Amino acid sequence: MAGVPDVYARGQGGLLDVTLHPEFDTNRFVYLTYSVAGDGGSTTRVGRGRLERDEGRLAEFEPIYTARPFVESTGHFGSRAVFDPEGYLYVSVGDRQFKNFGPDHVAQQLDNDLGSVLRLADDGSIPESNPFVDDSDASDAVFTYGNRNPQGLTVHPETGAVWETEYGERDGDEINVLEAGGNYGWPVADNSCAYGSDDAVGVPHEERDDVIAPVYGWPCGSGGSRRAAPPSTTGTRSPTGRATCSSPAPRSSTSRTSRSTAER
Ligand SMILES: [Ca+2]
Repeated sequence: MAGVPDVYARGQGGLLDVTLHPEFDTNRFVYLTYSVAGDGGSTTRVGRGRLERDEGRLAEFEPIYTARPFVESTGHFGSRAVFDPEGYLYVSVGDRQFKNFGPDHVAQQLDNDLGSVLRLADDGSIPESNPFVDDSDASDAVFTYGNRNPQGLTVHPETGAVWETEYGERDGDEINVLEAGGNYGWPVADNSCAYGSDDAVGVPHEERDDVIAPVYGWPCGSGGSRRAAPPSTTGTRSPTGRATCSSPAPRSSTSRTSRSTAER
């Protein structure tokens, strides 16, 4: 299709997501998230154009928001884009594989867009109601932070809440319900182990009262979301409301062994 932007197709990067404006039937706006190269490395960008179907092109395509900063990495770009029922656009951005697992990690710092879910108006501007617009040290686009590599976003059909999925390091995959300004823990509170080890990346979410625990997670040792059975068949909910999961039985098939251990 003509009119689609050039993308940084390297590693986990490339053309990442496509979504339609809630009023697409009348305005024909198509949104793309994609990775781009630039000064300092690469990052995740969202842009929009108008679909001219008969001509087979996206017309007037323009970037509307670029996650900052550009960094030297080819991984963890995110990205998904969804509109909520109020017409706000959510865009997920990964942590770009920074490995300094402490409070200085980009996902725990609010002065950047990495390791976050961003919330934008449909033209890419910042909604006045965003949680950190009054914090001069924070990126105004950030809606949630402490997200490792969020590659899933969807809107609950009844509640309108935005649900997010993110990959952990070794296991530690999560399903989260997003709340404005929420810190989802990565990497200071987390249920992953570091790749190639049994060493926890962070403390359990429950040990900190300033982070939001996943509604469902696959803790270290569970085999992660790719190997586990669906949550509905293994999940249990504790009296505190936190969902937990039991370790799934090992698969007899080895067909996914190589992928389940790949970094993602
Ligand atoms: Ca988390």
